[in-house]
Amino acid sequence: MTTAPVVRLEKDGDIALIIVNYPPVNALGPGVAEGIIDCLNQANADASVRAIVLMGDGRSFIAGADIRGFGTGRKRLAIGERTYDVLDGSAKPVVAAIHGYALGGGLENAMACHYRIAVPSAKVGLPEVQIGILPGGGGTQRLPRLAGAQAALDMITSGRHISAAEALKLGIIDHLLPAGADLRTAAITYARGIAAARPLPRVRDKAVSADPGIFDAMRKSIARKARNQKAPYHCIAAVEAACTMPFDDGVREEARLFGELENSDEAKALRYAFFAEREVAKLPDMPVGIEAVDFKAPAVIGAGTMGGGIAMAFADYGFDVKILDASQDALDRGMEKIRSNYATSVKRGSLKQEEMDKRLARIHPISGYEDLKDCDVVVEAVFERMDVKKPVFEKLDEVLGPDAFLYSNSSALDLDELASVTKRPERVAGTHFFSPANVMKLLEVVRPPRASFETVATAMSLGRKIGKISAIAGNTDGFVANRSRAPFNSEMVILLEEGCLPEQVDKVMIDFGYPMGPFAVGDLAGLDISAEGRKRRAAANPNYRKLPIADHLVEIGRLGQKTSAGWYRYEKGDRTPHPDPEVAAIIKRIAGEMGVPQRSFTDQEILRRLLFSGINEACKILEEGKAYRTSDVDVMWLHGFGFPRYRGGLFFWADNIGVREVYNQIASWHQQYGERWAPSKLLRDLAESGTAFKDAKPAPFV
Ligand code: 3H9
Repeated sequence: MTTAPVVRLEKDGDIALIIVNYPPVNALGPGVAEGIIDCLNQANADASVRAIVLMGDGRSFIAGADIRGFGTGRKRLAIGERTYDVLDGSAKPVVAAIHGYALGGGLENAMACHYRIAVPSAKVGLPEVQIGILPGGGGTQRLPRLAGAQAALDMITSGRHISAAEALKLGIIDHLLPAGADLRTAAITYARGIAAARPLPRVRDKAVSADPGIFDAMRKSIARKARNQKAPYHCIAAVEAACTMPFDDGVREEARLFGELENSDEAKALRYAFFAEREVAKLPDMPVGIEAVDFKAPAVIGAGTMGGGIAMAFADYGFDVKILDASQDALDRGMEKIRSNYATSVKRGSLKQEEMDKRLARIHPISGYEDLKDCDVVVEAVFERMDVKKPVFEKLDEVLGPDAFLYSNSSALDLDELASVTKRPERVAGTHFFSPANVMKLLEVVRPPRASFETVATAMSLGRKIGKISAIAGNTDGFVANRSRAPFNSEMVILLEEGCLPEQVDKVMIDFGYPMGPFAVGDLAGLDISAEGRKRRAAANPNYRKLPIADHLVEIGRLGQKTSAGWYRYEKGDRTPHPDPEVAAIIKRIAGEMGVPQRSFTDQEILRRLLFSGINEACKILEEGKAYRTSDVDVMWLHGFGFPRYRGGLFFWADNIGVREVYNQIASWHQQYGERWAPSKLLRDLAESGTAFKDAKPAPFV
């Protein structure tokens, strides 16, 4: 069998086409750069060629350097010999013809060409910062020369993808092809049009300057988001070099800064997160040939906070969605809340009024179950109680067509029990959204034992279609995300009993990289919400570890931000948490009544108490076969709970500490605190065999 070359040269009369063919996205994998250079040399040597087109086969131009090659010591071409350095040295004009994605090294190659054209659906960007590095193929030097220093700073420090239309406006591309144009034909025509143009325009020759103040202003503006990270600051330094140094010196400075980042802890963690987010979509035991069903008519049952958010998520991604509640009154209130959520976005400037109107018009309130009969996918988001959900599922089963899928947004209930009230348990599964459902990226797809693979695959693709990262979980109380997080929620309050204060714990977690501390998050969500969950668990389990301090705050009406008092106190109309001496006194009094000795804690002890508790529980989940991979848990913590991405994820972070050290600490807390710290068997086995978490083999999924 012969394999297709990763780059090939074709000819159409006097135009040569260099075509990259490295599926699925034309990353610059082994041999691609060499192939481009080889084809470029051949085209220049061929007297019948007047101009050259660089393009990609399949779904993209070039998605960037091969991320799998970073940190491996893979040999790269030296500065001066790279595609980025030689394309614009071509004696014959080179046109980059862009479709799909031109990202990172892809856009850098395009900018090293003499001309750039694109189809309207193309996206371009320099997303390197998102994997902890900077554009190292001349991107930090060429983009400011094309788009101006400020626009380049914005794009490079955010890593955002921009549309072809915006790229045209910014001067990044020269020509936007009409919708529906055939790229190859249009590129050949364009290349003929510029074949005789001389001198050849080179981005490197363009002048660039900037008000020196913009760099420090940018450093200031990213300070909060970029804390503990190096890459965003190196990106700024490289753009600054573009504005203060000659081009070739700037390229060398860019390479120097790139070299400092490639093997940094943050780059390793972010690369891991990138691949974990792609791995999570795969079900290793899925039989070949099972496909997700392409649903057309979704509906949501329940117009409360979650139901409304889920309906918005559908509408935001272009789906018409029906929404039903038990009473007209509840439905009206739900629709009003949806309207006011959208209006807030319009007020903040993140949504245009016209777009809000379009989205709202896609959400269709309905008055009864009969209106659902044509729906093929229904997400139930009614009150979190089995006796409330069961009649809803019975009714849905009755009115919906036999092929429709029934998904529950339950965050903890037994979905097999719920499925058993229907005649289609194989078409029932969980789609657990995180609040606010239209914002949070994680969708936990819960697979009860009787759900078919088609049902699960459809739920996974549903998530993807509405902008979520879908991760699969087994049917266990709290599923994977909340169950692995629950011990953290208890431990943070137990720390108070032992002498910590909420503000101290929150500071440790913010310093670690969380956007907010867990106590402040509790105040935002409402302390009554978690109190409900504790009541349910205490009723089900006589050994449940009660949290008297948290319960007491709810009893005295300190419910969080909504009552201007919770773990913190709040000024009217302001969400800033202020440490409250009254809370400190309550903690001291209750701890005294409980007879818990008070002591001080180091930051590391606080951090580990919280995160190791999650690791131990997640190991139990894996050993029970309720999750596929440690990396799936990491994705859930990243996108469900705000775990700092540049630390990779819970298990990635723990692997850096070492599985043995994690186990030893947990075993010692088991001695000290009792059963809640009983180490998982999987954790013990890993520690004894010296196997990293990333290589853990969970039990087969059940
Ligand atoms: C760079 O360019 C550095 C330069 O400055 C030069 C320095 C000297 N490498 O996401 P998908 C795989 S840094 C390797 O599901 P989509 C991906 O793992 C790079 N593999 O598709 C998956 O594999 P599998 C800058 C890559 O349509 C498959 O392709 N560029 C790469 O949802 C499909 O991916 C970036 O950061 C890669 N670069 O989204 C862009 N890209 O099937 C990173 C993808 O085995 N890529 N794969 O799971 C993306 O953002 C998205 O993949 C993209 C397509 C938007 C392109």
